[in-house]
Amino acid sequence: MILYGSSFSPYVRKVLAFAAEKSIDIKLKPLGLGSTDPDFLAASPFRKIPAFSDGNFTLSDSSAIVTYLDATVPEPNLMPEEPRARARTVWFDEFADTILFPAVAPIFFNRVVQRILMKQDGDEGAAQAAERDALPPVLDYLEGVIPESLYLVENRLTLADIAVASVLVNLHHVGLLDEARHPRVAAFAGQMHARPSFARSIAVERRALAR
Ligand SMILES: N[C@@H](CCC(=O)N[C@@H](CS)C(=O)NCC(=O)O)C(=O)O
Repeated sequence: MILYGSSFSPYVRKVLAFAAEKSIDIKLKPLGLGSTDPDFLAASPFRKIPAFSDGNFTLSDSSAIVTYLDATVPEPNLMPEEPRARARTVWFDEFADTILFPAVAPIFFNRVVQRILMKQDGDEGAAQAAERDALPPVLDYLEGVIPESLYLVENRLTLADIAVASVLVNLHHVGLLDEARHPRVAAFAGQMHARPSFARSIAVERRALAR
């Protein structure tokens, strides 16, 4: 199995962590946005990362890919069977992809991707606007729904935790996980990011950012 992309993308990191939790051997073929790698283009019709292949089967979209991985390797179960728990898991995956990610992306893109990785001027105004306006209500929501167990669904690890924690890595990279303002979010992120499934890619990313 091959995953095309960069672990700096929360969507790619989500798939890598999900695969690692299931001990699925998936090779990362590192590439960035705008890649013209023919295998990547064949697997990702809209040129988004991640893309995926398993032999001649290709797929893009992190949620589609983890659904395939979950069906292929059912244990340990990361997508609950009980109807409400399953639906809540899908909700948190969707929340991470379409609400949390857009709030974090302008900050991460301008301060890390542009400034540190591409050595260009980032749009600091856009980063500050997202930090001030878009991010706080989203983190306030998360602060209110993380249970004492620090697992979002069924008090055990599921895709919900992996998807949300994956976006929070980008917030961690920009130093915006504020323990005083959002203690539950910070504790949740700390617990999740310490798991080997995240710790490995975070360490690789930290080294790349320190270069
Ligand atoms: N829903 C997709 C989103 C993938 C996505 O938007 N990836 C970004 C990188 S973080 C991308 O490829 N952007 C390039 C583009 O939209 O053209 C998923 O879950 O994989």
